[in-house]
Amino acid sequence: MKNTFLARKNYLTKGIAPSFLSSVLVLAAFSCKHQKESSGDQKNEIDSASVVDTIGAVPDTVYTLTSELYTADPSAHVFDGKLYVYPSHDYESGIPEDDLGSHFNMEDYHVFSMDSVGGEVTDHGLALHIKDVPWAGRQMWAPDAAQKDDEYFLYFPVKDKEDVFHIGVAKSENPGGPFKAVDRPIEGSYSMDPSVFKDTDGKYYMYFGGIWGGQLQRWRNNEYHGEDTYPADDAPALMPKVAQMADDMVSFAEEPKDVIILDENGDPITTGDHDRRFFEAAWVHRYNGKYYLSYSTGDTHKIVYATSDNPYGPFAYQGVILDPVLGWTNHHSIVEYQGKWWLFFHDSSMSGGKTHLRSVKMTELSYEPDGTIKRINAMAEPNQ
Ligand code: FUB
Repeated sequence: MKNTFLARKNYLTKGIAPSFLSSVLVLAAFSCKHQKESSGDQKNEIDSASVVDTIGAVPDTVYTLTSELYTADPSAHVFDGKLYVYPSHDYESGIPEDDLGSHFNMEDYHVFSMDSVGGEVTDHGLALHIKDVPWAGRQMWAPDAAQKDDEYFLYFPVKDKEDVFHIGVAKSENPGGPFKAVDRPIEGSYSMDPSVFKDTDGKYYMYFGGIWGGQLQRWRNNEYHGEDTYPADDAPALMPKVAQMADDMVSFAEEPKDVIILDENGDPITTGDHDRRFFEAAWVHRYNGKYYLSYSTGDTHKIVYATSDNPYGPFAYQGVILDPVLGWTNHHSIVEYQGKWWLFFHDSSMSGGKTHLRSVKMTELSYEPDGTIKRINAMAEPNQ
């Protein structure tokens, strides 16, 4: 099926972040520290010192993927030497906002690609529409994709006709689609935000899950109980799930398992630790032989990460990758392309701050020599 966006070309919009804003933020923090010091309040002095420490660096350059559509939740991959982006396709459906994300009422996906960062971006047109997914009810949320041999797989969360999220698959011979949906969800899949990681040994793993609107709190031990129940604040938080993909790439090879995220004492991150506990948007990449699990903290609006020597974890919490952006949600992916690492994310700048109308951006991500990721603050991005 063709549509008007087929093979439409855009250019990545490049923005140079105003360095004065980072200076203002740092200066504000320093001036705050000075005032507290003169009051002799030691606790406040420590708090304000940590303010300086908690502001990421403003990137030199941020690219916007497209201004033709609202896009969000970018999953980026390199397939056949090109950089492909699989985002959600936001639009104004008029559904009122609520805590379960009903206003994210998306119905289809478009795929984008580019040959170089800063070059032309191709919108490959309609990749999949909800009406072509026989089991789907509503809300096509954050997708991902994988390549195996000559086939491409689009993984997408959507609610079924009983309003329960599961993860679907659609196939294509072309990474840009269009994709044809398999007629049932992945057996044993639930909740949302799938991301598929291909390890160096050729095994594929799907990470998934998200609380609140993502419904992870309605499941325990892979069974649906349908109630919104969370562990106590001092108990281990709900964790993302992982399952190895079967050879056919449309089913799991095993029952999903918890991906445990540990704090500095080796204890699981707890429900009450809103700054660090898993909310949604799990993504795994490998750097210098280590596995990096990154995810959104949701109501504290950060992208944080944890590392492990094993794709199943446990993962040890490390720190923040991306500070809050304009808009409620924060969702990202990380990919290496043409010798550099890139962070894809979204914000609501193009819509003037509307939570459900977002646009995908990308900026360079870098590591310290010890493997820690340099923290980014893209709030100062100029297209706001
Ligand atoms: O786009 C809908 C939902 O918002 C995604 O699935 C979440 O990750 C959040 O970005």
